Amino acid sequence: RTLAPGVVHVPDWLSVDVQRHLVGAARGWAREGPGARHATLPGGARMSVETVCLGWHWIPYRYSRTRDDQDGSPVAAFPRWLADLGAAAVADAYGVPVDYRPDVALVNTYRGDARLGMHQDREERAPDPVVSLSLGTACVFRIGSPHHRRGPWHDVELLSGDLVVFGGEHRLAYHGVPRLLPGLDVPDVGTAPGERINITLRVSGLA
Ligand code: MD3
Ligand code: FE
Repeated sequence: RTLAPGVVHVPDWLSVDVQRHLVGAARGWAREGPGARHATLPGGARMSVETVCLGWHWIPYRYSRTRDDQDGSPVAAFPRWLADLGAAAVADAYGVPVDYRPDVALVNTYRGDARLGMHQDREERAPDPVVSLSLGTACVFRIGSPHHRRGPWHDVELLSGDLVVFGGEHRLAYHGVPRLLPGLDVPDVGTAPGERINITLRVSGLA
């Protein structure tokens, strides 16, 4: 289960019922206000992944309280039940009681050829781990080191219901999603054929 120091993969951590609940919640969040969007990188490239944010609005490479690259509306609230799920995730993955209070969720939807290039998550100001919950179509997840974007890395398949906690010395590791694996079986959790939803929970460290 330990992929690297501080990185713990727990396959099939979410029950099918909780997966369905998360997919339903994600559909609701994506319909609120201006909805999910393909973020635009500073160079002008549009991300192929669609993102909706809770708690804080993420724009490459900063957070704000308002949806500054959309209509400027306030970002949706981060629900208490999702923070509790995150605390249970970290405690289970690390096997110790923890005080984990995430205040940001990024909900990424992948369809077709959507992918996520190798990057670090550096916008958070707190050292706490990131919790990743995978729903729907499987993918190849790639993780390297904090020092080298071009590898070496290793690839792991993430399936619906999997939990990964990224902390410790790999909190700043380069990582990405090179491709979906639409050929693998998926439990019926409410995602469309070929669709993957990933929810990451984070501690912003911002006031
Ligand atoms: C490793 N999302 O939203 S989750 C992201 O599946 C992101 O949508 C991917 O990378 C996805 O930024 C991967 C796993 C993940 C998230 C944060 C990490 C892995 C990480 C932070 C540090 C190291
Ligand atoms: Fe990331």
